[in-house]
Amino acid sequence: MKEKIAEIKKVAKQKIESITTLQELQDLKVKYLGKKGELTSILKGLGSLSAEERPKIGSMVNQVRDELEKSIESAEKAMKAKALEQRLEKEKIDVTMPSKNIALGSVHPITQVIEDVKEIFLGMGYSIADGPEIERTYYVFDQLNTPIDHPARDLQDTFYVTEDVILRTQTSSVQIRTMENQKPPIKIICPGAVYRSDTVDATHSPLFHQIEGLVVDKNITMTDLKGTLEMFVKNCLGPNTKIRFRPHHFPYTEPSAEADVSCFVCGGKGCRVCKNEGWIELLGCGMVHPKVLENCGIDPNVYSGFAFGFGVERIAMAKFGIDDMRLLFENDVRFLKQF
Ligand code: 2NL
Repeated sequence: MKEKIAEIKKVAKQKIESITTLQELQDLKVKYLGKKGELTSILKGLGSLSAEERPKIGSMVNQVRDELEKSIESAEKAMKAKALEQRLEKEKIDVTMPSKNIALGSVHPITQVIEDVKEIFLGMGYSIADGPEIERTYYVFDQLNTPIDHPARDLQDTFYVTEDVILRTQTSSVQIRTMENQKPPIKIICPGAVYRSDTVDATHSPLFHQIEGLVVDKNITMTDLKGTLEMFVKNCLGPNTKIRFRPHHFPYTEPSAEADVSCFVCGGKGCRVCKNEGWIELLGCGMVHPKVLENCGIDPNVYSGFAFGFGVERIAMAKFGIDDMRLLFENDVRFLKQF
């Protein structure tokens, strides 16, 4: 019996040493130490031995069991360590390797113009304001002194949601909301999307972007308006840019004007961008109509203000030499990555 146990131990030890996988080791554990294992069956048969031999064999089996258990455990540890080492080696990364190309997008020309304009006006002490694109006619028309029979309110020109809710046609509604909620001095610009019922062509889109500006304080005059806009166009379009004002009419300003800038492509000589005019029509402006101030609870005998507004697409097209507005909305990366 002793020889048999010694033999089991010898064979088991040899096997443990030659084993290469954790699964094989697991099988071996079951074979020798499991419930139906070779050593267990000897223990089960102890009853048939003599009273003298029984404890000796018993303790010998237990000793071998312990020894094999320890060997298997240390073999398992060694194997796991080796596997980890191999995995670390295999999965090693070289952090100095050049990275794969990451496709970076570019800032859309409309966004570029809006960001430029914001930066210029922030520099002059203005704040940025925004408001809803689905807006009440009260804020877009009534408060802006635009009467019920004014063509701007025509069903053909404006997207109506209900009789008194529309997609805003200009961002002036944001300025009305600001004047209703804030006491002068007010210095804001309002960039944002606006909507007109226009058919798409090279120079029209039912959605476009507008930036409007508003200043209300004591003693604001037309001189402030002209000086501010002159500073703005020189900053935005180049230091040699000239600006001229032509009389115009808006219901919400009095007096009103349109402003042209000298062509920033040819400098005024005449080219394709300015259609040989030397000037490019840029914006509308004027002194805030006293009735508009009054509508918003601001006393026109104490305060005055100026306002202006322009289309972002028009500036982006002139600035980047884009001849078809549709290109700005198609989002073709071959076009967009040029800017
Ligand atoms: C344009 C240019 C303009 C304004 C917008 C404005 C806003 C308030 C009061 C008075 Cl709250 N005016 N905005 C003024 C002049 C021109 O936009 O061509 N619009 C059709």
